[in-house]
Amino acid sequence: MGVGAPYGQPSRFESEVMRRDIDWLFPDERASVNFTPLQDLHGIVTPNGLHFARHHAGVPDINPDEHRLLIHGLVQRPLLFTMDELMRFPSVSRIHFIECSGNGTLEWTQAVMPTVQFTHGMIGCSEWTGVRLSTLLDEVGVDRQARWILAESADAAGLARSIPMAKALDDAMVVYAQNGERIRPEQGYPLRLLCPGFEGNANVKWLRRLEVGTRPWMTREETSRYTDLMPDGSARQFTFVNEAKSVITFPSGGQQLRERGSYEIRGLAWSGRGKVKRVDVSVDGGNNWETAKLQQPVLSKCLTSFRMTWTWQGEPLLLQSRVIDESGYVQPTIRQLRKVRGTRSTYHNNAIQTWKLDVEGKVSNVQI
Ligand SMILES: Nc1nc2c(c(=O)[nH]1)N[C@H]1C(S)=C(S)[C@@H](COP(=O)(O)O)O[C@H]1N2
Ligand SMILES: [Mo]
Repeated sequence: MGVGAPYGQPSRFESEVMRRDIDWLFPDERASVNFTPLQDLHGIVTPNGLHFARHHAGVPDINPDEHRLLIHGLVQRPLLFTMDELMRFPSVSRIHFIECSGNGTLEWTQAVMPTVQFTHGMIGCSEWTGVRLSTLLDEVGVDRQARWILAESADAAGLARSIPMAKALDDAMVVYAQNGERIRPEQGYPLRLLCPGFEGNANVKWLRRLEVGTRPWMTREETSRYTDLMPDGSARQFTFVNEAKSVITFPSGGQQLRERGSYEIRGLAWSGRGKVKRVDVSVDGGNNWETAKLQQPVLSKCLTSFRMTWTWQGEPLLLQSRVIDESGYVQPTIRQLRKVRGTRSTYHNNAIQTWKLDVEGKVSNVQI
């Protein structure tokens, strides 16, 4: 690959920076998760080729010239849009994260996964470009009694989610570009729904149909899946918002400090409710906290980088970060979260992560 390669690639010395999967997670290879290598990334934007990918039924190969978006239901004028037509509407670009509500699912009862790639790597953050959903809804003319919208995909999963009308009219978008180029096939090429701050599953990829109605459709993804089984046996439904969460990416699980001395503790924080207000860092398992520096820009429903200079004197430590968002919400410990949620939850684990640094400088995943 020489100078002038038609599409550039990272240096060959960076070949270990890659998405990784867990081969025992799914019984069939059409269902998969490829995790973002958070330990190797810098800043808040995830490179397109490293954005985590969660597929329920593989990646369809869609010709954008043949793709259509239908908007119908409780509307004055049902319309069928081509990609060319969608791209003529006034566009907006926004930087937002997408986090799978299953991020951290294996960590509910004990520390399991060895690296931050697998404990927190079902998240990515991109500059998304597209059309506000409210713009398209104006075009079709939504009836007054409309309260929900069904978003349906064109992949073999036939994934469908009911989205509250308030979200559709607030900041939801129909996006066709990501970090300067058309979205990747893995991210829903040629068109995906973006519901900023809502659990990954609500961001329907390969979007082909929007139906306006009065009630949620109770699809598989909002009944049998993506509900939270509470300790009293009830299932909490429509837990859309990704609550505030943070994690230290350096030093993190699997890494090795070669010598004592000065380092920078680095990490990421985010909230589906808005902006990150503050991040605290502890090196003694949460007994003492110090406020970390936030890197600008701090954007709403977007990854925020934090850092703290720190000197390691060779002692064993327990490293943690804790985010507080602009709503005042404080990221809970895993013990606090389990008290409310029990241990049978699958989704929505936003607990504080603990990394243990031993006297040899080895970092591992622990729960305390
Ligand atoms: N059509 C379709 N949309 C989908 C999915 C899917 O499998 N098919 N996966 C969902 C889930 S569970 C998540 S977490 C996000 C992941 O988005 P990404 O693959 O772009 O990271 O897409 C969501 N949208
Ligand atoms: Mo997901």
